[in-house]
Amino acid sequence: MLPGSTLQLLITMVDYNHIFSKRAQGMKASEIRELLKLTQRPGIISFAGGLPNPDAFPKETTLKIVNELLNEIPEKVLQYGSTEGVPELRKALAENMAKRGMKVELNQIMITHGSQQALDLLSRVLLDPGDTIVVGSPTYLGATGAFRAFQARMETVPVGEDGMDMDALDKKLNELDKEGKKPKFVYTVPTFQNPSGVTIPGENRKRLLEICSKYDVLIVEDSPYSYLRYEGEPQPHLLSLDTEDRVLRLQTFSKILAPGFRIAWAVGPAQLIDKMVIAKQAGDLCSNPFGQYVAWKYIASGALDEHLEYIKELYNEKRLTMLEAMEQHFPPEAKWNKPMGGMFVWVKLPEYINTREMFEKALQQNVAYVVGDAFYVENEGYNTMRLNFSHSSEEEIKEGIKRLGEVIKQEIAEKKGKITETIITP
Ligand code: PMP
Ligand code: G9A
Repeated sequence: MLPGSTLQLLITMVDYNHIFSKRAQGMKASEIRELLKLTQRPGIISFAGGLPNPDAFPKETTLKIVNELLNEIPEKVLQYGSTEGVPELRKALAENMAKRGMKVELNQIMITHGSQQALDLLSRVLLDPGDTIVVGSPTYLGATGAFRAFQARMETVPVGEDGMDMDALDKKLNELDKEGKKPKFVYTVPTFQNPSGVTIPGENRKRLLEICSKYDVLIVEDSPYSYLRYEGEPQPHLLSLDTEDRVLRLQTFSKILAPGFRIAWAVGPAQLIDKMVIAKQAGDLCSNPFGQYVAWKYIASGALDEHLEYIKELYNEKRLTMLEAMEQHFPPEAKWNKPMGGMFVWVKLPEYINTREMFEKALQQNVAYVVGDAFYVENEGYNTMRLNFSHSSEEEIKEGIKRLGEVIKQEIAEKKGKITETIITP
């Protein structure tokens, strides 16, 4: 009989690194998802996740709707649903979108388990390993995570004050064309972008469609924030400008109702939607009918429109509170934009500051943000960070920004000191 410790030595553990698929080897954990665990620690003021405000969840209305559904149509809400999504919701969505200038047929709409699933499904049906796609720099990291999982080669185009730079996009597609590389799609969050909060103006939207038409490239319009506008004129949705079946638009109830339902919708060319439905059959059969019927009732009863008005007011207040607190507590070296909608403010610090290095110090002060470089495909953005203003209370925003301002000031003083030291001491 061998003693326990000797027995342990003889056992060889399985080395999964040799077993994982090439696809899995390229996967990377999402910084936002990892941060979510950390920022759930009590006492932390988190400007990290793009989460709705918990006080804004419409509990009473949801309770009423759930009661009605269980009394009226339990046989539907508790049953499996079709993969495309429950017909009542798809019809209500088509009608609702028509009011917003987007004319869509029922066979162009499918329900997904959050827009994140749509990002996975479209990758599944469009991408072979090594296929080229074009994304903004910076861009939503959940999307690049999904594309990376399908071994896409991501080409980047700068995103500035007016969103994706159209001259740069034209140039990029031209270069790729000359190299004989045809991108499968351009991925964009055109309205109140995640992470930078910027919006593509109307003229540039038309140009985006023209450019993509010239090079025959699809467009993925990921738009979770377009209904959350606090100032300025609405810009036309890319889907409503599309005359060539080139745009796939993603929308979600996560930011306008509650992410807990995990209900979103993808709208676009029927051929593409059909294929994504088949991919979804293999993935999860259908999105949860219960949540879909709740979402349907929200639209049909008019409660969603009411709720939207309410959260727009709430988030606008929070946005203004954050911007005012930043004016008060951030040093002049910090620069940021004033987003007209959505959930995020994007901050740029001097080049000698690394927000990833600074993150630990912020955590020690119980305040968190998302490190900006996570939103870049290439090694860029080390001096940037994303701040969410929708989740925290106004008091937390004021206190958190004050703490963060101190952390930034200290970091600048320390790093500036080091630079001066190296200059003085050769
Ligand atoms: N796209 C963008 C741009 C997002 O910001 C998010 C959520 N942060 C998603 C997709 C995914 O949202 P969900 O899966 O909750 O619908
Ligand atoms: O919790 C998530 O992953 C959704 C939020 C996304 C974001 O912070 O951009």
